[in-house]
Amino acid sequence: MIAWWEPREKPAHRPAPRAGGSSETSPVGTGAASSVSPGGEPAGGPASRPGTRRAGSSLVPGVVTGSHLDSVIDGGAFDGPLGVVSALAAVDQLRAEGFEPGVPIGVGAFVEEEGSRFGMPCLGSRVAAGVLSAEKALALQDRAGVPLAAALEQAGIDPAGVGPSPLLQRMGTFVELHVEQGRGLTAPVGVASSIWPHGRFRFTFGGEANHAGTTLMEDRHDPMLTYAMTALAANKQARLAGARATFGRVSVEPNGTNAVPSQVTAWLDARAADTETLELLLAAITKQATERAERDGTTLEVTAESVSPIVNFPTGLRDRLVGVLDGAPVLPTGAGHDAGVFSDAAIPTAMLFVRNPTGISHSPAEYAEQDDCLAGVDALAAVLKDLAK
Ligand code: HGY
Ligand code: MN
Ligand code: MN
Ligand code: MN
Repeated sequence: MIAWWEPREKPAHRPAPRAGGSSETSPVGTGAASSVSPGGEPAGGPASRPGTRRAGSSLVPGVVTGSHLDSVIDGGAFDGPLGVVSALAAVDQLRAEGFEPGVPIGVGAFVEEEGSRFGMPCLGSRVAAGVLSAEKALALQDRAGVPLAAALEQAGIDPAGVGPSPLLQRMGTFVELHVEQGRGLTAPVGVASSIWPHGRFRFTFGGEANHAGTTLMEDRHDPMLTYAMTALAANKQARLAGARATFGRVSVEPNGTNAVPSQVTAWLDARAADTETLELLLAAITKQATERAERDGTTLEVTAESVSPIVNFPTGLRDRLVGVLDGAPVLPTGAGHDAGVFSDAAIPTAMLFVRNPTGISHSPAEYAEQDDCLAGVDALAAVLKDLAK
């Protein structure tokens, strides 16, 4: 979903937006056919700065700001929504002071950024940006085996509308404000330098279902054991590599108390400061899991569900924000973001972080002080004013 604040003087070649600004509803990247080719490669060549028309498009790209509205299960109150609310508040602030944008300013809210239901991080922005095909997205299933297509229909949304959004044609620059997810910030607001590479891998451990009471320990082929030892190996390898590895979304079949399970499925979330370290980490974990499976007489299958390369935000744009914000601190993040998707789609992208005194995220303990949130709105308003003047 993107709502637009259109400049008052509209160049003759652009269709006049509907009264009150135009808005495209794009629940999961739906929207009219756009210049993005069906394969998802954004047409029209490299992203342009706000205000210069993208080849093949009659729309003047503007500046888009926003974030996601979904959350992890039992997450905090700031991760995602702070970016959407701050975008709306920053636009309100600019309008109240009488600022007249020279290019459109868009406020966006994206779905399923956490991938909590369908397992694919940044699902909505990936489809909207055309970097994940509608076909692949609609086939993704939740834990109950419900495909995205069916979930959309149940919600009254026509899956046929899912696909690249005109969003790409109008997104000259994207700026995402987000609560800090860590303890790096010494000032209320910081600017992101990069997003760590991030991979999600499904580990399927196969074993032999059997009786929990009559099967001797030496006769078992228990996938739970192989999984447990793999989780310990992942922890050790991540520490050795200075990386991060977390197993989640674990399912056990049949999940009884008196039967040795036949299968355990667990998703590994792995992150590292560079792609090579991430690849080495996965190889080390997979090697130890394979060795353990041989010992246990179990099987192992590893499939990559999603892998995102490092995102280095354009230094020119990053430094421009630091300048506007009188020398705000610059820091990397190990968290994935919609901003990373748009950066991968060759859109000039930047991020602002609002200080989190607890440093905790993906938990109800996630927090940001009111004053720091207000400083974040001021910073975003100043950045939008600079980019859309
Ligand atoms: O999981 C992440 O890195 C982000 O918070 N979605
Ligand atoms: Mn998150
Ligand atoms: Mn987030
Ligand atoms: Mn984000």
